[in-house]
Amino acid sequence: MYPTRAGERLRVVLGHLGRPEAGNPVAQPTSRTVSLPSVHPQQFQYTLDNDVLTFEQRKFYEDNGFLVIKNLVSDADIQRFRDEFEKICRKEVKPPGITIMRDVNILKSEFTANEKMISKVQDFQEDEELFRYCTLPQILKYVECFTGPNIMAMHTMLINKPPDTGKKTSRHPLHQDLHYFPFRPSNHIVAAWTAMEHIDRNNGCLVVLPGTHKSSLKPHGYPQWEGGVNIMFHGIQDYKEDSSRVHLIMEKGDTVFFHPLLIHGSGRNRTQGFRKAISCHFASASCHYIDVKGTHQEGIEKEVIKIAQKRGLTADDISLKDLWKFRARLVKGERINL
Ligand SMILES: O=C(O)CCC(=O)C(=O)O
Repeated sequence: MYPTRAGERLRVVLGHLGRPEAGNPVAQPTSRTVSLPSVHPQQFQYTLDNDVLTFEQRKFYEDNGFLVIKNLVSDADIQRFRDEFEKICRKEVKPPGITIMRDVNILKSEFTANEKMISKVQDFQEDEELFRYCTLPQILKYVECFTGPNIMAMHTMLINKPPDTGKKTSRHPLHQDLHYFPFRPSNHIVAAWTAMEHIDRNNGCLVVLPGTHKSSLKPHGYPQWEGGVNIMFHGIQDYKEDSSRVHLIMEKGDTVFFHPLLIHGSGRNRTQGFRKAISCHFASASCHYIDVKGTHQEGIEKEVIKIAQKRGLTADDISLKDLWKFRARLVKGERINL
């Protein structure tokens, strides 16, 4: 299902001849004739020229909009993220700017400072321990293939998908992450999402619709679910029900990189465990903010500002862009526009 190292083998075969990459014609040998596998120079649109991805991995992302890299984050790092998450849940640390979310079916009255009550922490850019995830060299090495060398961490999350109560609210509806972002171009934005344990359909793995990163941004809204929907869990209103889906079964430390237009979501957690994943959306520092007024994103701007005001924001002339600018943090190179 995922790219193999065949592209790597190809590169070894062609090692002295130059890399068989986009627009790089393969140099011809001068002293002897070798038969080359047929490699056609190709225009790549979603990945940058780089020495990290094999030809096959690059092609896979171009075609599908996602790429899984096995075993990228160590057990030791994942344990550190778990420990910090638990401290945040127990209110032993209170990073500025962090957003703590509960499942819609956990009533306010039940709330105690306990990791079982928290479904997600978001915006952990000021928590140095969790933010280490966004600076791990092995993550940034791949991110750079999509963003280029100047990299901003834009959006951070640790998702603690709770056991479903029977109301199916642990599902995350199918959506495109770009719906939430007032910056472009989309091809220079990428998500990294790392499994913090074995994740499969039983505990609610990610599900992706391959190739949908080639489509446009679709209108989103709250799905009409009987059991309720979590705040900000917008879903796509119209998509082809018969589109092919891939369920990403991942082991602890495996990381999927995906395009912000890729339609994805996650299923119900049918286990009694809390399914954990840590994630960051990165963007090229050369991306620029857009004004979302008059677009499909106008509604999300209003909702996000309303939430920020409820949490104490007093400025009245604020835009979605201002809120993003505030949380964006440079992780590599130079801060340019974002
Ligand atoms: O981790 C999950 O369950 C889905 C996360 C996701 O797609 C999101 O928060 O945008």
